[in-house]
Amino acid sequence: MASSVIGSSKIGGSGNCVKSKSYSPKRRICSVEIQITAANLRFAPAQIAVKPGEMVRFVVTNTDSYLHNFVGQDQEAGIPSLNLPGNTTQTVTWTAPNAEGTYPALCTLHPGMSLTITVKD
Ligand SMILES: [Cu+2]
Repeated sequence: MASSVIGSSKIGGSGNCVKSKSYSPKRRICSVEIQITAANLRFAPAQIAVKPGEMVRFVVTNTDSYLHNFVGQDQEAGIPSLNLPGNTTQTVTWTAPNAEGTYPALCTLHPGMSLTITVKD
């Protein structure tokens, strides 16, 4: 998939942090792409760490043949939900909250299928 550009930051790669000159001069804008695999009723990795305010692009691949989903547990964190039909890859973008904390996400269809997103500077 071609990468898109938001402001002057780059989407893709891992841990791009750029200082925007025209868009938001005083704010460091970071973006990161995180690959997640749903396989055998588990998310891998099960632990993810991002920076406060970071733009995160989740690329979630379901290698199982059946449906999973990806649902954030903390409404305030605003993690978008995804439906993941079998053998598909879905992408969603999320801006991490500015507050440090731990934000669980899970597949509501399969108990124990969860991952933890830690926001920490
Ligand atoms: Cu599932």
